[in-house]
Amino acid sequence: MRDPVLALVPHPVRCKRLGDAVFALRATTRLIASGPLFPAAEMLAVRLRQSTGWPLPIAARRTDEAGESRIEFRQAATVLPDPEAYTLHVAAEQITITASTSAGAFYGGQTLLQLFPPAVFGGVPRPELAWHAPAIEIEDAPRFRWRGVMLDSARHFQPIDYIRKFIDLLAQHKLNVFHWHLTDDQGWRIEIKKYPRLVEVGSRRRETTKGHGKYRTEGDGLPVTGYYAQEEIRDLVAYATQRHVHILPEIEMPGHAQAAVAAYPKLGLLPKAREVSCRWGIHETLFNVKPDTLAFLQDVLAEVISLFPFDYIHIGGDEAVKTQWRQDADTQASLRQLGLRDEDHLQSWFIGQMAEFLRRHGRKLVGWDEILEGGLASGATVMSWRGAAGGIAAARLGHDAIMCPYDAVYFDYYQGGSPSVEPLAIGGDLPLHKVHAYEPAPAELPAEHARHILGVQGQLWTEYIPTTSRLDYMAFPRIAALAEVAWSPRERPPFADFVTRLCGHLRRLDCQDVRYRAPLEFLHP
Ligand code: TNX
Repeated sequence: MRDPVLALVPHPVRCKRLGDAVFALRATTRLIASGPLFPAAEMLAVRLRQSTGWPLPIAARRTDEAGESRIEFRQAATVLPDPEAYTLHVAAEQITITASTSAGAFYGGQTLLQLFPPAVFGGVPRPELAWHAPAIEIEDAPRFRWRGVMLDSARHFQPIDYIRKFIDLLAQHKLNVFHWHLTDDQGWRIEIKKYPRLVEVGSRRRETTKGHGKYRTEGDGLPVTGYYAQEEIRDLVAYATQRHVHILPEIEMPGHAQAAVAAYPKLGLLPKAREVSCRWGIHETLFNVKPDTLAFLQDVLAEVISLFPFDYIHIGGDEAVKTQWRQDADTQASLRQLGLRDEDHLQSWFIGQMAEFLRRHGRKLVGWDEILEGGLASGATVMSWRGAAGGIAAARLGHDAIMCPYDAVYFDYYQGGSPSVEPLAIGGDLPLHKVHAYEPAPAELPAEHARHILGVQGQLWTEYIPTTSRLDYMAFPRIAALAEVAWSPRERPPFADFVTRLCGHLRRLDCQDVRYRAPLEFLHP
């Protein structure tokens, strides 16, 4: 087996061992950093202190004493071509991380952590270990600027501490967008001060389907509740920002609206609203298109904007079956009044209203690829989930797109062996090698359009992921493969090389109690 100290995941752009020398971290080692690079030094120091118990102070300047053991962050003399780029140089007495921005310095620090023993992720002092990093020279920069994972906290709720840990794990994998799916038919999970019933009513469902919803309709009788208070969200955003992770909140409309309509029936189309759903699958409940409903949703978005500083806000837009709009006389009257051809165009008009609202507040709209139907709102970014076609169409129209296709990056799908020996999942078949082999840049797009493909994102829908340990199992190590697709150059090392590095990488996850699925079929073929 290859030297486990070189288990770098994702693989960097260039990496060269410099003989057999090592840097030995000592109780007297100091970090050197100042200005914009200081926070990255602090993030690194916190982990090193936790795992060694040593003081490891940060000073603004080096002393030039002979034999001083130091980790120095240096501002790049010329601005590096990519703002997230860094170089990392490890020699016997000194480690140097060079970057133009705090993000680059942070990623240099993440790579350095992977050169130390995996216990560096353990969070408990192990001063007896040999805290060595091999002498090495690394040059690195991301391939894509959008490197995301979506987590569905609506179908099942995860405690905020878990979300924090999850964000930390994303940052370790050099992923930088946490897409947070906060509302759906089965639950509304974000506190909105102006409309308290959204969580009072919308965050509770009576029960959940037992087994797979496709074959059974019996409920388990166990209530599911939980929501994120605005205070918690503010803290989480600060935590993510320190780790260079942007949080993209998603508020679903006009479909996947049943929990919201259960809380405020006047937002819907039926005389008597349905309860927060206890079943999976596509629902007919939509928001109506009345001015009061649009104003309600914009009030919600205003609070969301005040909580999340990211440039983008996601408004869903997927799987809105139009039955209720078609059958409702008021909706049909609005459709005619607006001079629209059909319900698809009405959805497009609806999304356009939200895009305009977000634009006025300095934000950009993101939606699932159904927002292409009936015409794409100006400036909208598309998440292409039903294959690559939506992303390709958006890019050709001069819109940005993120590749999220279900056949390559849906981590709620089965991941190996036979479904009969795996824990219950929604379906599909997405083994690790398929994630690793995914190529997000569509071959058919010429460069002028290809630049609109911002990146790639994995999805964790949680209908069949009721616990956080199951979430770990579905997410890892597929997230490690995604990281390699999103960060490493197109000509990345082959899958067999990834698997070898993964052996060392899994020890890091062990140190953090991540309950991943051991990819035994690849480790011991
Ligand atoms: C489709 S992907 C959905 C979700 C489901 C998921 C299950 C998308 C935009 N919508 O509502 O949870 O499939 O894989």
